[in-house]
Amino acid sequence: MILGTAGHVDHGKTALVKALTGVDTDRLAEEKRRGITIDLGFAPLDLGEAGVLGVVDVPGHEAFVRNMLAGATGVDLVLLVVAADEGVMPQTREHLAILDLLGVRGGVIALTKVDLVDDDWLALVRDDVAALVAGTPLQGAPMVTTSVVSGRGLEELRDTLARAVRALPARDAGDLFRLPIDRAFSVRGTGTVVTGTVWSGQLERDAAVRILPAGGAARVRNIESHGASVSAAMPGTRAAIALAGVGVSELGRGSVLVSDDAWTATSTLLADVALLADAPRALGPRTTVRFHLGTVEVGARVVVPGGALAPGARKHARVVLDAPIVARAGDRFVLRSASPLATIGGGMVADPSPPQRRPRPWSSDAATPAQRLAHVLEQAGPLGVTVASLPVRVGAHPDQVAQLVAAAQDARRVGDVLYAGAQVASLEARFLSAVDEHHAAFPLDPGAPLQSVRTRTTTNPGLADLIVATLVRDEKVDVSAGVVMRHGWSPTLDQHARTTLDGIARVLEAADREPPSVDELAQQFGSDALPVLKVLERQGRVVQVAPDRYYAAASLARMETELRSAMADGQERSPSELRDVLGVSRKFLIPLLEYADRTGLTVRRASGRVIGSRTPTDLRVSADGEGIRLS
Ligand SMILES: Nc1nc2c(ncn2[C@@H]2O[C@H](COP(=O)(O)OP(=O)(O)OP(=O)(O)O)[C@@H](O)[C@H]2O)c(=O)[nH]1
Ligand SMILES: [Mg+2]
Repeated sequence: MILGTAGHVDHGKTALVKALTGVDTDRLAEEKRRGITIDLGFAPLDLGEAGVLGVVDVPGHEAFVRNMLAGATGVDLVLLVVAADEGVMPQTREHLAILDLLGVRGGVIALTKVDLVDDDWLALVRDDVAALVAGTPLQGAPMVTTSVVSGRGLEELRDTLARAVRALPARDAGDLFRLPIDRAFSVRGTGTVVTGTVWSGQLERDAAVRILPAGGAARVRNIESHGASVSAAMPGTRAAIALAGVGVSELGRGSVLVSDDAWTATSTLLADVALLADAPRALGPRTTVRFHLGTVEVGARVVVPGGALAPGARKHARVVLDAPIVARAGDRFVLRSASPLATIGGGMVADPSPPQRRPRPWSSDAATPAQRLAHVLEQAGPLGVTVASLPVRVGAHPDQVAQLVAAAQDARRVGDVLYAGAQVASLEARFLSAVDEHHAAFPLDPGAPLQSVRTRTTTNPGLADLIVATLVRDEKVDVSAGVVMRHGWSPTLDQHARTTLDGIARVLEAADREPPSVDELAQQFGSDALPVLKVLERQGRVVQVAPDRYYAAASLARMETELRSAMADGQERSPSELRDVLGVSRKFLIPLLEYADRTGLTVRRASGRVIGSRTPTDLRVSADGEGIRLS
């Protein structure tokens, strides 16, 4: 667990940490000389059975609030320090506002320097502080009076902290590992070392890690916690991690150490943003503010629908960052203005990496992972979102994501990609209307080419597969031989087509063994001739023998019978003998013989043909009387 200090400059934070831990966290020469804390200090606080707390001591001076922010983020518990002689001061208020914005869940209040005041004064300060924290996460927090000079209250403070620690929920080691770096330096003999608070997950020695936003890769060489070598960095602890494969110049405060691929750097995020009621002015879309998340600080603009964000207001916004950072849904951040230098607001990340095209802020709640999942799916549109990215996108433990995905009624999954149900439904509608359009435009066609309907619907093959499979299952369409048709569709023949169909059928039947070619039929019957031939073919009434020639099925069957009886002796027959059998001219004979070879009726030998092994064609009039089917 991590304990962070907070409070106005000179109120005794560092002295109290030293009295509790024995460690003087003011290590810089300038800190010693000026007697104030400038940068973060770290010390372990052994609370016996309650475990070892990692203490982060922050500066109180108004010039170093940015350092305080880097330390206050990711703490489990806060120790708010108010000097009894001075009482509530500006950075007491500002730090408290920051803790509130960061969502710190609880803490303990220390009234320090009680050796300098009398009891009446102390009672007044106590009331002031109680009034100050009302309505904040520290409302009702235990208040302990201390003095590092007399030693008063120090044991009580330890006990109070131990009780507060026991009340905290443990952080989950199974979550994705993330450590916002607060220091990076080089140690002779060890190489590059980074330190920070493990926000979530755990990291083992020898693990492969990435440093974001730069993206460099490294290997964990060694891990220390509170000065001792450990096999794994655990969530909610301070860790010093020695890295192989990366130089100290590539790192620094604001970089983030991660191990899972789901983490990405982002320059735009969607968020819930609140402006403090005492912010000096409304926040317009072109105003650059300082954005603090984890240990990073970047310039940012906050774009809310309908103009500016007024003091005291909370809205869904798009946050455009000057430089990429690492963020997870649910992360808290703080906004500060450059002039006047002040904390003006903050918020919570709703979507850390919305789609590239200008994402629109959400209009409804984004407080829970389930709500965020619904929004993320909606934003993703036809591209969908990978399930692997969701622990970061919606800010949930991977196990919880698996449950959310399984429970998401209105989502459809293809492999690792998840789509909004409504999105898939609208693509299904698009698919069906493409099929309908084809049927309307080509009423004699059996259906539309499946591939072209697929590509008209979506360029995503996995999604197209899902849509086809669903529509077939739901008996909306049928697919056969690369053609898709509405379920139960049969080509519709209008009066003209029906007349053409009857005419062509009659002509082919009458022409018997020497039927006209397709071109000749088109000259006689018009452009419907070919589609009508296709309909007749599907009905089994005609058979395509050559590319440009169809035969009446009955004629073909008669010829087959004649060939079989003429060739029953198994002897080879020359083409001219077969011509005499069939009684057709040479022009018709060759395509007919090729057709017979192709279908296995005959087999070609060196100087002639023999009858093949194919079973005789069974000719039957179909039940509906529509025509003759070959079966
Ligand atoms: N009399 C008295 N003096 C104290 C006590 N605690 C701290 N001081 C003194 O107050 C001064 C400031 O103490 P620090 O601990 O450095 O204060 P701080 O809150 O860490 O200050 P910053 O980190 O700069 O914000 C020092 O001179 C301390 O010796 C106390 O309990 N009694
Ligand atoms: Mg200090």
